[in-house]
Amino acid sequence: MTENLSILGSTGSVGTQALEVVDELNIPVDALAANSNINLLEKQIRKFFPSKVCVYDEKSAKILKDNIKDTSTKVYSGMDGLCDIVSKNSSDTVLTSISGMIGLVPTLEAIKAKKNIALANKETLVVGGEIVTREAKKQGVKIFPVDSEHSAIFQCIQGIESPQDIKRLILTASGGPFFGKKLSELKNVTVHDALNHPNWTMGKKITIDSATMMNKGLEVIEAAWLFNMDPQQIDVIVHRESIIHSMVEFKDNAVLSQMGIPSMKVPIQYALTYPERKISSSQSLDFTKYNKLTFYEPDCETFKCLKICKDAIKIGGTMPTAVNAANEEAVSLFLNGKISFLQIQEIVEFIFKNHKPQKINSLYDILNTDENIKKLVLKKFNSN
Ligand code: MN3
Repeated sequence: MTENLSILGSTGSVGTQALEVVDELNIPVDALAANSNINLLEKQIRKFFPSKVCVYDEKSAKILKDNIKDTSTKVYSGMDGLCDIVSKNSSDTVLTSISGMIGLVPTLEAIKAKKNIALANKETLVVGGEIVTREAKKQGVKIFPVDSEHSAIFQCIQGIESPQDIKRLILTASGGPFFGKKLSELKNVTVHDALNHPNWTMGKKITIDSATMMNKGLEVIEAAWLFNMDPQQIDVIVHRESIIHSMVEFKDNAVLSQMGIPSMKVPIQYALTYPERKISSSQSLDFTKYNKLTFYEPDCETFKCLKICKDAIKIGGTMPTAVNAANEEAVSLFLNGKISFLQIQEIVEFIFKNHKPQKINSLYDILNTDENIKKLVLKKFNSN
């Protein structure tokens, strides 16, 4: 059970829900970090009294410093500030809920400072799985999944004595707003259409990733690292209702699932209270309201990113980093109206086909690949 928490990304979707959980469970907060939403961060400071905060954007950090002069909270900024506040805090657990691979370096810093990680930033494991899991082992810290699918699997495998008993993991996918659509129907979809997720309210990046199904691809890679599984043993099934959050099949063909109304509060809370369970303000599941649950094979012909991610983790090295970088840049171009929806997966596929993967020897190899791929995507696709 977490006794003191720090949150990276406290003004985002997971961050704000985590603070609700923290409030309900009376867990003290020592450090918070946000990108630039200083109005919300100020409210959080005045409610939770963290000793330090970091605002990634330097300009906003200066404004906030001035606005909270009357408090004892210290304001840091930039990547250095992020690393400072994750290593020098009195928390036993750091919740990493910043979006994108930018979460990698501060997560590693937190692990080196012997903090347990409540991981909501999947890109950290996608690009740095090898380094992050090795460092966590070395420092003797735990990584608790916050991603709902991974939390479900984590809950299903509690008490399993032998990892060999697990036959496969079955990640459920909602299918996103474009489930059942074919390529020709996706040509003209707008940012607004893509942001309209049927079951979950989330940040923009992950909502677009859900629409392209890249999110599920990233989650396969995340699951492979978190549960030390061969990617061949990780299957994806589309489950439109998002009631089953994922499943584990054992070698005797018994399947365990974790279910509930879609709410991030449950996985966030379990990551913080593990191995205990606490009463939650989330909604109870009324089975009679769901007279059927549906399951479909994912359409990998239309949504190419899922298969690309599966292939990328099999290839390994810098390939997952390259594919992730291509996607991060492509999603940002799409959100800014520079490219079409289908171009996101075309860019991811282009990088997958052209990147020459290298072995990862250090953090530098990851950061370098990320930077080069993003530059390449910008140069090649930002024209139209
Ligand atoms: Mn998820």
